[in-house]
Parts: sequence; C-alpha cells; structure tokens
Amino acid sequence: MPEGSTRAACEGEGFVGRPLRRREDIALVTGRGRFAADVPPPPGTLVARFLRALVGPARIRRLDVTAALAMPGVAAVFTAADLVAAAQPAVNALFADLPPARFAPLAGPEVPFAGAAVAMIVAETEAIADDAAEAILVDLEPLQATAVDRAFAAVFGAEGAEDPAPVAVSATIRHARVAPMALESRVVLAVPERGRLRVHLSSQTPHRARADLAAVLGLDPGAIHVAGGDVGGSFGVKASITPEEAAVAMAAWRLARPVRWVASRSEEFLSAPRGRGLSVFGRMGFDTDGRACFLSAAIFAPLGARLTHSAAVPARNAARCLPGPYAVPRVSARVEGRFTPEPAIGIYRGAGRPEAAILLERLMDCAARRLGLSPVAIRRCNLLPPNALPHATPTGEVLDSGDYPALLDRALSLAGGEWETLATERDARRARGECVGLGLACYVEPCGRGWESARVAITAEGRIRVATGSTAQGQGRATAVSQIVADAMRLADPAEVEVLLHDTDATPEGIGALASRSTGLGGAAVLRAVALLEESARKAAARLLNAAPEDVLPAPGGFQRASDATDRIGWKKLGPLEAEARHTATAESWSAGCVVARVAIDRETGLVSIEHLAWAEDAGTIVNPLLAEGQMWGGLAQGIGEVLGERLVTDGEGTLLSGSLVDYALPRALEMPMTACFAHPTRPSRAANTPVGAKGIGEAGTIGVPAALINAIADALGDLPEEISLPLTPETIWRLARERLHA
Ligand code: SMO
Repeated sequence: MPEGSTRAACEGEGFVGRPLRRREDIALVTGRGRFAADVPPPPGTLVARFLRALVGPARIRRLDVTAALAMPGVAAVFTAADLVAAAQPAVNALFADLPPARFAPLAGPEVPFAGAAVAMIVAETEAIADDAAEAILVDLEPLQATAVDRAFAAVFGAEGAEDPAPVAVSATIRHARVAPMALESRVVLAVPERGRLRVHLSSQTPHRARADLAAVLGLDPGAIHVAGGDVGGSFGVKASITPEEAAVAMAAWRLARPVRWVASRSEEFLSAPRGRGLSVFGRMGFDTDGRACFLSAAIFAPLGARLTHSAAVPARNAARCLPGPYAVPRVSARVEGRFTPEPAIGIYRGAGRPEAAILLERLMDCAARRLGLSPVAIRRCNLLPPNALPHATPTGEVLDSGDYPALLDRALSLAGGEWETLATERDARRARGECVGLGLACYVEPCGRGWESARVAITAEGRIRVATGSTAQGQGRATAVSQIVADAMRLADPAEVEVLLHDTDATPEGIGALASRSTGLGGAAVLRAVALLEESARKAAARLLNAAPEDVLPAPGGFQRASDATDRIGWKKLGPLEAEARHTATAESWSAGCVVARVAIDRETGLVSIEHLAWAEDAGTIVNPLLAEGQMWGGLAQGIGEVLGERLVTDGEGTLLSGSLVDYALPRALEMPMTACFAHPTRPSRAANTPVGAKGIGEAGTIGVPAALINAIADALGDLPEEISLPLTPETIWRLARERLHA
C-alpha cells in the first residue's frame, strides 16, 4: 500500500482535532454494516426487475407484456403508461427558466437512450422475474438523435473580457463521461405499512428523496419514511432519486406489497446518473512579466435525457470557480447546458470544480512556457496574497480566507524543495534517458452553502442522543459529530454520544451529505442545538442542586454549584430534555490547496506511474485528521481515475461499450501514487460560515490532483496539445510520446 502522512492541525484540549478511530468501522469490517440490501425483506416481499431498451433513442413500436403477466408468480408488469409521475421532482433552480426534470419512472413511447427501462416486472422470485422479462415482446424503432434542447445558458463575470494582451494562451479540455462508482449500487426496499411507505434507500439525501418520492407518488411527504442505514458511497450519484427507485416505490404502493430492487453493476453502468462530460474552452491573457489580465471561458455541459436535482451545478461551479486562487481583473465565463440522449449527467465528486482547476492550471503552465517563467514563478506572481482576502471575484463569489502562497510553499517543501531543485533532479534523470515530469496545481474549493439541522436529546434513561439531517455516505460523519458534541458538552468520551443519521423519521429535516458541507454546516447545527439544550439543562440542574440558575456553572460532564465545585450533577441525570436547531450559512467557505506531482512515463507502453504526490490542503479546522486523510485518499483515487483511465464509451448507436468493470478502467491499487504526503497548515483558515471552523475536504482530491497530474504528464512529454481529451490513456500517451520525443 502507498504510504500517506498527515500532520494534524489545531489539536486542542478537546476531541476536535484528534485522530480518533472511526466508530463506524468495527461493524463495517466485521460484516455487521446495515446497508439497504441487508435489511431483511418482510415475508411476501416481491422482487422488481427492469426490462431495458437495447437501442436508443428509439420509439416503442410494440411492447407486449401479456405472456409475462400470465406467468405464475408474476404479480404485475408495468409499462410507462401505468406509472406516470404525479409531479416532477424539484430541480435546483440555479439558472432562470430551468425546464422541468423530464422525470419518467419508465420510458415510453419514446425511449431516450439505450439502457432506459421500458418495463418493470414485479414477481415472487428473481428467477420468475427473469423468465418473465424474457417473455416480453418489445419492438423498438431506432430514432436519429435529433437536435438537443438547451436547458440553460448564462454568463458569469463581464461579457467581452478579452483585451489585447502581450501574450495570450488557449486550452480546451474535453472531460469524459464517467461512472461515479459507489461500491454499493442503488438499492430500494419499499414497504407499505399502516398507510405509509417505508423506503430503505441508498441515498446521500434522505429528506430530498422523501420529498421527491412524495411528489412522484402524489403523496404527502409525511406518508413516506426514508429509513436509516449505512451508505456505501454516493459521490453525487445518489443525491436525487432515479426513475427506477421511483418505479419500485410506486409498485409497492400500488400493489400494497413490499417490493425490492438491487441494481446490478451493469444497471449502474447503463442507467445511473453519470459524472463530468463537460467541454471547457479557455483563453487567458498575460502581460510580459507574467501577470494575468483576462480570462475568457466557455463551458458546455451535457445533461442527459433528464435533469437531476443538481443538474446545473457542474457547469455553474466550473464557471464561478474561475479564476481560482488568482487575481485576474477581467473574467467572463459562458455556460450552456443541453439535454442529450443518454442517462442523466449530474454532480460527481468535485462537480465543476475540477473542470475549472484543470483549465486554469493548463493555462498557467502554457503561459509560463511562453514567457520563459517557471510554473512556480507565474503562480507566485498571480496568487492572491492573504491580505487580499476576503476577495470578491469577477465571477461574483467571495473567497473568504486562506493563505494561497503559503500552501504553494508548503507543497513544494513536501515535494522536496524549491522548484529549481526538483527540476534539476528531473533533468538529471532525463539525461539518463528517463521520461519524467513535474506538475503543479493550485486550486480553491467552495463549500458549505445552505443550512443543516440537528436535534440533541437527553433521554429519560440518561442517554445522549444526537440526530442530524446532515447525513453520511461513508465518511465517518457519526465519529466527527460525536467529537464535536463531546467537546461542546464537556464529556469525558465521545462514545457517550449516540448519533442518528439517514432516517427521515428519526432526524430533523436536512439536506444531506454532499457539496463538502456536512461537517461544517451539520456540525454547526449540532453546536446550536447543544447551546439550546445547555440552557434548559442548566435550569434542570439548578432545580436538582437546589440552587438559583445563576448559581449554576458548566462543569466537566455537566454542571456544578458556583460556590461549591464538588456539588455537581451530570447531564445524564437531567433528562428527558431535547433541543433542535438549524444553522443557515450566510456565506460559503473556500478551501484551498496546492499539489506537486512527479510522474514517470514508460515510453514503450504509455503507462504513467505517479512517483510522488505532495499535497498541502487548507480545509479550515480539521475535526478529525484520520477522517480528513481518508477523504484525501478517496478523492485522489477518483481524481487519478479521471485523468488516466475512466471513460464511458458508447458506439455510434448509443450502445455502451464500457459497461462492466472489465472494460471501464477504474483505478486500481497499482495506479495509486508510490508515496503521498499531505499537510494541513499549522494555522488553518477557519471557515467563517460555521462556528466549527471546518471547510470542506471531501472533493479536494478530484480538484487539485488531476490538474497537477496533467501538468506533470505535459512536462514529461515536452508539452500537450492545446486541445486534450480525458482520460490520457496509455494509448494517447504512447502516441504523444512517439510524436514529441521522437522515440
Ligand atoms: S458531487 Mo457531491 O456528492 O456534492
């Protein structure tokens, strides 16, 4: 295994800042996790199976389910006309006049893409459902993919930012569509009971799922219970419900029987929401000493055949994250999103931030080369200094805090020295015939918009119970929450805190585990709830201590009489008490970082090995350095996948060619860096939008790491063409190496 190292920031007196082991892990590594597929189906549960169109876009000429319906053990067969959404799930209205979601539980009579479900069989067993699917007669007439509809268009910054400049450079990056690869596939178990529908669902947004299911089923949200459990990764793909999930819930409600569906990996490839796919064009002007004077960009986002809740987010983030950590006086970024004949394309770890960072960092390197500056020199010349923050960017954002030049220095020192030293070592290896490269990237990462909720209770039995709508998708949220609560309540051990997540009946309304917001905003809601609880607890303590409330002070584990520190009472004796609070962030916080990558390329095979990654990241207060490091490893793995291998490939007829893990090049352990060093600043820039001080870190690995890697590959090859398509597969690199290095 590659080695990582982390140095904890802000270790204080309490539990926040300490590398506590994840309370989640013992159950997870001993097979006692409780994912949606682990929930025992009640007796009489039916299984759902989808029949999918083999071609698309298409029109259904004929769909005959009579034979399937007549088979023993088949409870129902539904087609599009049987399952019509009562209302459309909400789409985040980030742009004016966004069209409706175009959400249909089953496709028909038009089939928007190959792989869309055209019928759903609900049967007693899997085997019966499989046989019934074989018995369905479907005749599809392939349609030409016609002109695609525009869903939104907007301009960030001031139009016409381009001026004559002594030096102007351009870059085009075409991002592949990728499969956000959660280990746990989509799973639904829908159980009608006592006039309500209990839905076990693998989701990162349980309350949104409740609202969306209620809309689609035409029910009151109170009639839906999205029930709790572990979630095995989401990465954006589980941030709003998919047609299949809605279809299963509808079937259970209609039939008044529990229905269960566990998506196969193939179904995830064929129909789950996808990530990336953006095409990004940029042009940037510089004066002769390397100072940026303008940046103009155009960002095109394919959206698939329907809109996910956050469909507009990647394009919007890609635009508003420009011009990154740099001072650029004039910026304009045009964005456009279009419907396309394929599964929905939505948010995926980073969601537009990687696209912005990769574009900027390519442009910076191109300009440096043109001007004869080092990659470090051109960045030092343009990075916003700490005293310039908060800084209002030309695209309308406010970078709140951070020390970007210090992050650059820190990453260089982790990499082994000044750029010139690293370059000298590189050149010595080149002289020996090796193909090696160094790459640098600086980036910013917006986090934590909106609100979160929490409820803190002391039960009659003396248990301390925290429930938050800010859920988890595997990050270790319960561990982080218990640390925050233990400090706020002066507890001796975070294990005293029970944490409830991911259950719409057991937690107050929340947004969920996404957008690098959950520790900061969810933690803030928890702190507010604890503060409210403290008030009522103090009154209860006064009664029990026979003291006036003003004569009662906080003490370790509870309260004490001001005049006599030995006269104490613990929290657990004060129940039952309960407090609930919401935290609404008035602004966003911006994490930032810098990555230095060193790669070696095998000219014979085009294989890239990542020899070393040095990564300095400022994510504000680090609640738990182990959790932070886990997020950095996970993010960088996905960032590496995106640069070196991941790509959904379809043939000219829309048939998926990379529909399995044999053909889809997910990064493996061997592709991970040989060594990686992580550092957090000794004085992190606390987030101003939450009393926790935590910014986001979960998406950082997909932002800075890919940009640094691409620059390192460019350096190894002498340069990259102005237009590149990701991923840079071994074949691409082999061809480039032959062209550029006359091998
Ligand atoms: S792309 Mo994320 O789960 O906000």
